[in-house]
Amino acid sequence: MARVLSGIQPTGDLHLGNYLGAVRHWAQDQHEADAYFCVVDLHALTVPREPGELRAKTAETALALIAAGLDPAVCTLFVQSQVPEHTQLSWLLECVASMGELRRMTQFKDKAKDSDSARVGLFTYPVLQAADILLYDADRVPVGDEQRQHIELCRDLAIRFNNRYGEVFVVPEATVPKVGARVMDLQEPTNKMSKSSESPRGVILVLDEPEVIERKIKRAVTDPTSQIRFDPEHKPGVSNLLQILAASIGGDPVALADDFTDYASLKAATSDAVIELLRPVRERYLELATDPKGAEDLLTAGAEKAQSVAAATLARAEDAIGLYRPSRQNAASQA
Ligand code: AQP
Repeated sequence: MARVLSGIQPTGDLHLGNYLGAVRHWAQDQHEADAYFCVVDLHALTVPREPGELRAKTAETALALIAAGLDPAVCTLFVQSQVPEHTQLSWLLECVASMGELRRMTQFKDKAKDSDSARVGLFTYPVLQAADILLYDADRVPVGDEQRQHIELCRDLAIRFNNRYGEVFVVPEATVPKVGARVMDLQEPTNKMSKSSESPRGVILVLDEPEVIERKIKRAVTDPTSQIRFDPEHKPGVSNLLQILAASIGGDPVALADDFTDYASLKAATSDAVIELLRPVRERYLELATDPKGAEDLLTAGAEKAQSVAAATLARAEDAIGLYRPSRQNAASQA
């Protein structure tokens, strides 16, 4: 059975982009693969965070994932920092990664903005992400479009390590959905919808109430010509609405454009579709939130299961790279 791994940062509230680009597919993947999903709290430390808020958002994100369909009885759901092997393997991989390849990462360039005060963790973040993936021998990594470059780096590191030290890692592939892989901000449709957006009106949260979703979509930026066609370069706002509608109902954004003659009807159809898509997630979240202890126990069990896999991979990497582990190495030579 193929192994799948992906993660999400607890840097804010789950939004429609996270859901359409990633989480919804994870809920399907768990039934078709041996699936591991984690809340990557260590990645959230690359920019300053208030400790209480980080802890709370980690728990809320896990709860939102369960509400969105991840079933801890079917997949392995855990919090990254509860499995210390992630940071241990990350160091080994940092020692095969180069400054040049990390400097080329567009997310680092966008977020660091050449500032000397950018944290070192922001620079090495993609290496920790590679460790997250390689620890679980993942064949596939289901992600949104902007993560492609990081998965490419992960592949490069795995191949380089294997070439230098022997076959230790499975080389994974990114799987990116055809529609909904880059949901854009409703107010600034040339930017991707993001948890840390400065325009909350441009971001639809998975837990937004129906009236809020309707209002945000009604006020979404379009353009002065009322022509409806899927053309992300020249009509980013309208194309984004068509993409959201298509991803929500399982259609094709180019074909859907022919169904509408004005922006008002496109917006009404999009908001109806998104409200119906997210309604069950919101209802389930409100139910789950009444018993946060339940989720805590599920995450502890998830971390234990994840660690048993992660520890075996880390041991393979440590042995291959030449770290001193006499008890393990003696046992292996006697076997
Ligand atoms: N706008 C998006 N459209 C489609 N997919 C998206 N993803 C994120 N934004 C979009 C996908 O969601 C998964 C988890 O995201 P993440 O939290 O690890 O990634 P992120 O890029 O850091 O998300 P944000 O919301 O943009 O957070 P901030 O603002 O903190 O940087 C990933 O598979 C991602 O591709």
